[in-house]
Amino acid sequence: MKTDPPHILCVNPWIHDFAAFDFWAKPLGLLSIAAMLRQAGSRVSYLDCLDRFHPGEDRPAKILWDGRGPYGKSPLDFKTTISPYLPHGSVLPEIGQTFSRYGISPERFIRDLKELDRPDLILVTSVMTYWASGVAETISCIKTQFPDVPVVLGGIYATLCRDHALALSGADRVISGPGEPVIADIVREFTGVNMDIPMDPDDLDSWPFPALDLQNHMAYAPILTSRGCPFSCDYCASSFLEPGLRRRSPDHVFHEIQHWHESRGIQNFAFYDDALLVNGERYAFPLLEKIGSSGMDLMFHTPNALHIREIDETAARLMFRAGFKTIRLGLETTDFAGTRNHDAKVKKDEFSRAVRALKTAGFNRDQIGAYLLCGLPGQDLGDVKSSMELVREAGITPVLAYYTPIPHTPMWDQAVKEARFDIRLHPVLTNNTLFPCVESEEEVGRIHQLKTLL
Ligand code: B12
Repeated sequence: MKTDPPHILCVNPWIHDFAAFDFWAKPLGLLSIAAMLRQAGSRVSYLDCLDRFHPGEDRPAKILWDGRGPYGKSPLDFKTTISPYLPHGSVLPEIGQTFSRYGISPERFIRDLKELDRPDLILVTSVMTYWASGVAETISCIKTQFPDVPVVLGGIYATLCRDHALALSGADRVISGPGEPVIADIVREFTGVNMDIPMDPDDLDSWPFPALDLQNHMAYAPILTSRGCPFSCDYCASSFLEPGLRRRSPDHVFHEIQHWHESRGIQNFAFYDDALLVNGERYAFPLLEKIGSSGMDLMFHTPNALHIREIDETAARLMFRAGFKTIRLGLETTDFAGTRNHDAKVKKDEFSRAVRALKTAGFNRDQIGAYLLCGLPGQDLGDVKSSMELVREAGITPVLAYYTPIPHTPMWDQAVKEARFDIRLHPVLTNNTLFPCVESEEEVGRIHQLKTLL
């Protein structure tokens, strides 16, 4: 058994997509694993193909007031990019949209790889399933530089499309599910080093803060106060990705926020939680109380929707005082009585109560957006339009959330049946930009018209 600490390279791959923007998107899982490895003594390097602040890129990075901003981008030919990854004999449907690689240039990435000492192990993450070809391109670049270093792929695509990743990502090993409990075994297997990673999977307070500091620059920080979600909505993969709900203590989360603010001057924080306000009296409320009384000048965002029924006067007041600036509500539809209700069944009075509480607390129309699901199999677009009107009448802003079919969700089989093309051919065909489950091109045109009403 070797004893020298290994050198481990962590890589966040490119995005291949029809459109992409850094909406507070960071590979938090990979950076959490990186923090554990570092704490246990290994040397950790990090390459981020999505780095907006790469010192080698020519253009100065654009940063919006809230930390978000555009990625660099280079054009790709859709057919030649995806075709090598299709089952033998199958043909891609015609997609009349431009396809791009988002992030730093391949030349830049290869130069970064060349500048590194040879790692003992390379960990690659993956986020959206439909970015699969970006993962494969990243791994293929890594293999040109380090052909004999093992590459282990994990993350959301690796979990939800395991067979696809095994067959086509180019990784030597594909790990599905949370990485922290298995990382010591992976290091041992591939490097021969027995690392002591003391971690209690059930005590999130015993985990180090994610290694956000490995980034060249931080324009904002993602924050996760919990793992998992207590609900199982039929379009969502959360309960498959991480069964059960585990929470960090309010003190532990507060210290992390304080740490990034004091050590890196971070003002903008984006909560990644699936259930931030659930059981608020025990978790979110004490945290928000602490932040509100801390005197720190901070801004918070909830791009991943909040549960409407958890928003009462107390929650709204505490969020406003803590510095929440953009709030997103998981409304889905205002067809409250309808059969098609995918969340934990929001009722009309719960929606009105939440909006009233947020307005009374001081939030304005532009700060509160209600996500409405659009592009579901069999959906009547008239419902979407009337939901948009009702949301606007309630005094807040409708935000369309376009449906992405996801394997291992209850709605997947229906999506496969009703999609205009075979979405099983390649994950890119589930991309919501293509509206795969909308029955005709005319209906897609109607959605584009709805967008103009936003
Ligand atoms: C935060 C979040 C976002 C953030 C951005 C996240 C990001 N990094 O880009 C925001 C709010 C912007 C967002 C937006 C969207 N999201 Co989102 N999001 C999430 C959420 C809630 C959490 C992801 C996360 O960070 N988890 C926490 C970290 C710690 O976990 P992790 O990254 O998975 O890493 C762990 C493991 O995967 C593993 N691991 C990871 N890497 C590696 C590497 C190795 C080597 C190993 C061994 C292990 C390993 O270990 C890690 C630690 O445990 C998930 C749901 C969920 N519960 O996962 C949905 C989810 C990923 N989003 C989803 C969707 C649909 C969207 C949207 C399309 C929604 C919409 N309709 O507008 C948009 C699209 C964004 C885009 N750019 O295209 C879907 C996935 C869709 C898909 N096809 O893949 C999910 C699964 C939710 C769902 N509906 O089921 N999202």
